[in-house]
Formats: sequence, structure tokens, C-alpha cells
Amino acid sequence: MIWNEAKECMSRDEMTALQSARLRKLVNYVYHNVEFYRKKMQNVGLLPGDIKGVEDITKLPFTTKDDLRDNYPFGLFAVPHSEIARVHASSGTTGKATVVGYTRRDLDIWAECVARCLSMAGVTKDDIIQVAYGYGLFTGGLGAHYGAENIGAMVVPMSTGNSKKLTTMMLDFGVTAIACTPSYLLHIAELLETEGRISELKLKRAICGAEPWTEKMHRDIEERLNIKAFDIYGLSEIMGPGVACDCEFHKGLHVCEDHFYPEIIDSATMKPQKVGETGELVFTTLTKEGLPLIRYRTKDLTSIDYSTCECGRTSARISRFKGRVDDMLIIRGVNVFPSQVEAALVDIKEVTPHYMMIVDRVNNLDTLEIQVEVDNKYFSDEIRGLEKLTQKIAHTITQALGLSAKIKLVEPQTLVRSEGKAVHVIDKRKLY
Ligand code: DLL
Repeated sequence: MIWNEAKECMSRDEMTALQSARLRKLVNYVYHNVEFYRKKMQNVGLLPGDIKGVEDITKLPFTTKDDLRDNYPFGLFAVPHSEIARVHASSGTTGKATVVGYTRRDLDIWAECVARCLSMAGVTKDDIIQVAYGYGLFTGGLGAHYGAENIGAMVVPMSTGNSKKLTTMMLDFGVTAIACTPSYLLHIAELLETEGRISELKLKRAICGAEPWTEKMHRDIEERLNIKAFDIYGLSEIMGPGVACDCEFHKGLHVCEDHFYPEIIDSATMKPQKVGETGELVFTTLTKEGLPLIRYRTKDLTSIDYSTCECGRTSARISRFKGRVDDMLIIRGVNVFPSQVEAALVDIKEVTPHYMMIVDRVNNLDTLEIQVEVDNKYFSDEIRGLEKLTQKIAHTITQALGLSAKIKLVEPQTLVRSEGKAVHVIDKRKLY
């Protein structure tokens, strides 16, 4: 059974009418409850009544990650703290986290959207599902967890970090579904191959997302584990996982359009792209109460297709992601901006502003090395000085990024100087 046929198989006209009604309500809501939006609208002489439907959406201002950062932590919330049931957070562009808040109703809708996505992937109440996204401030773990519970599946809340335990339980419990990042699943596949235990698996499907992956990687996961893999997309600002997911036909990810209105824009001109053309994905949250966002620029590059899918769903589909507009890296599922490293290093007086981040993937696990130029004297000093400084930088970086990195101190003038835009990242991960 499809989880929510009524909402996923509407005609385009019905969907547009629903979205328009919800948009009108939303604009009125943010105008009266979020000073940031009221001011933005007033600045361009816009009143809530000017927005009659989705055809007017381009009159509304955009929202960016910087807006969230500038209003850190709760400045864009539309309800008092007493109405917020939970917060999550992800990296901001300069080290400050992007904090997102949910009312009780937001959490229910989130669980429903994730449930829809998991159903698209064929998960039912008969499944035993391991959730191996991180639990905590990251939206992946709890987001997938409540979606799976909503379906009635038996949930094993693994989180990340203990692969041996994960594979043992996978085999002992007869786990039939797993939700985790695609790179982590390949790592799990390798472990099971090494142990020669693939044939004992009961695993049938995986719901993977939170980072970019290719068709080739998708096929590789399916073949090595003898399962079906599905692509789930989302971002914390909009909700978390469950904004979109692909079905068994894998012809794009179905967007939960009754809750999130998608647009594709040209990020240079900020004008809408033609249907089918690649551009930056922009979302307006149509039903969120805690942190409603208007025209939020995701920076993710994709295209959109409104035709009915072979599965029967009529919801708009976005294509597998083609990259990002900005320099955000996703390392072991954690969003990292080079500017965060820069901000962290500025506070350490012993280092120069020259650094290089080297990202790689070893045994399907992401690695991050940060090379930092330090004064020559540290190299002439006894070795203890160098070690102490390395530890100090490593600690600062872990605090700043929420991710550990290998720190390598190098002598002045070691790192290549760029003549144009400074290059601070070498990403050796091959997305194959
Ligand atoms: O990654 C939410 C999530 C958790 C999605 C678990 C799917 C599964 P953030 O940490 O805010 O939220 O990161 C959002 O991750 O803007 C994309 O650049 C990237 N991303 C997420 N899913 C996919 C995907 C979660 N399926 C950012 N394919 C987004 C490619 C993805 N990129």
C-alpha cells in the first residue's frame, strides 16, 4: 500500500490549489510572527494580501543560510520557546550553528513525510530497520527514526560510530532495512565481505542520503549487498531527511510538495529556470510553524520534472543532485565550510592564515587532513612544542567543526599560493 495516496497522487491543479492556499496562509503567518520577514516584505512594499497564490511567489524575498546565522539562535522562530518541542542544528558558514526548531505539529508532519519516503522505498511495518544516521543535533537519526516508527516498523536506533556492533546486530536481528549515508553503507558492505557473511544477510533495502552519491555508487551498493537502494534528500533548515525520496523506478526524487514548494532558479540572475533545466533548488515551507522559511536557497543543484511517474505518483520529481553552488563540503555526513576552519585558526596566534584541507575517502570513510603553516621556530624547537601545538589545533578544529581532523603542521611557504581565488580544499574523493 502506498502510504498516503491521497496526497501523493493529486492532479497538478489540485496540488497547485492546495499549495496556493497554504502559501497565502504562510505569508500572513510570517508577516505577523517573524519580524525578519515583515521587514523584508515592507522593504519592497509587499503586503500579505499581494500574494494570491504560487504564481506570485517570485515577488517574495529569498532566505539564505546567512540570514539564519545573522539571527542566531532563535531569531527566525515564529513561535515562543514554549511552543518549540525540539531543536536540531547544522553547521553555519562561519562556525555558528544553524539552529532549527520544530513545534509538536512540525514533528508530526516530519514523521509523516519520512514515512512517505520510507514507504516509497518499500519499508513496511514488517521491517526491522537500523537507523545508522547520527542521532543528536544532526537531523538524520531522529528524523529517520520517527518516520520508521510512524510506519510501525521495528526500529533499531544504531546511530553512527560502531560498525562492528552494527554488522553483528544486522545479522543477529535479521535486519531487513537500513538508513545511513551511502558511503557508510559501502564501508559496511566491505566489512561484511571481509567476514564472508553477505549471504547470511536478510537485508532487502537501504535508504541513503545526506551526501551526494552517483548512479554507479547506487548500483555498487545494490550489487554488493544484493539489496535495493533508495535516495533520500533533505536539509535541516527545511526539515531534515524526508523532503524528497526516489521510488522503485529511480527516475528522480518525489518531493513532499504539499509541505515544501520547490523552485529552480539560476543562482546568478535569481530568475526561475525553465522546467527541466538545472539550477539551484529553492524551497518554501508551506506548513511549518516553528521555523517557516520563504524561498530558502538550498545551494543544491538539480532540475525538476512535473510529469506523472511510472509508479503513479504525480508529485514533482527532482533529479539526483549535480553538486552545490557554494563551497560546503559534506564529510562523514557533517556539513563543513572552509570558512569555519579559517575562523577557528584565526584564534590561534601561532599559525599563519595559510591552510589546506585535504579530503579523501579511505575504506569508504571520509578523512580530513588540515595542513597548517606555522612559524619556522616550531620546527627548530624540540619536538614537544610541535606536538603540543598540533594537539591544540586539533582540539580547536574538533570543537569548531564537530568533526575530528588530522592536523599536519608545515613550514612557511609550503602551501601553494593561488593567484586567483584562494584554494583551501583538495577533495580527492572520487564520486564514482
Ligand atoms: O543531511 C538531512 C538528511 C539526513 C538527508 C539524512 C538525508 C538523510 P543537513 O545536514 O542540513 O541535512 O545537510 C543538507 O546535505 O543541502 C545537500 O547538500 C546534502 N544532501 C542531503 N541529502 C542528499 C542527497 C541532512 N540525497 C545538505 N543527495 C543538502 C545529495 C544530499 N546531497
